[in-house]
Amino acid sequence: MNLLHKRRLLLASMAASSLAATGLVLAQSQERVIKIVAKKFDFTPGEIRLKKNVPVTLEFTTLDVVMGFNLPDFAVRTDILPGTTSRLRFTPDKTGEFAFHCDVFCGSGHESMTGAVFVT
Ligand SMILES: [Cu+2]
Repeated sequence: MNLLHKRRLLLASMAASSLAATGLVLAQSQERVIKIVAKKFDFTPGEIRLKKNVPVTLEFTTLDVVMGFNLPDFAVRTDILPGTTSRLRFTPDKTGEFAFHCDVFCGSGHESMTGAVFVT
């Protein structure tokens, strides 16, 4: 193998690895992740805007006690436990405004722990 051939091989492998890295970045940027923080008696953000037929991952943490997130119109729910991150991945298949709420009793005020998903 002469020097020129070795150099071509090296360039080819560098090009391949940079293409792979680009593919990884594209795959990650297509996955939309929305972080939602729960605390008594509030979700932040309380309004979540999504696109129909675009998959989304909701990532939940809680600042205090055990909470729940329930979005019944899309049949998705999760517990949210202190010190952990809960994830819900789904694809909205209809447009409109859909209410979500905490479904784990977290104290007096729990009933006002609501928000809305807007799908366009
Ligand atoms: Cu609650």
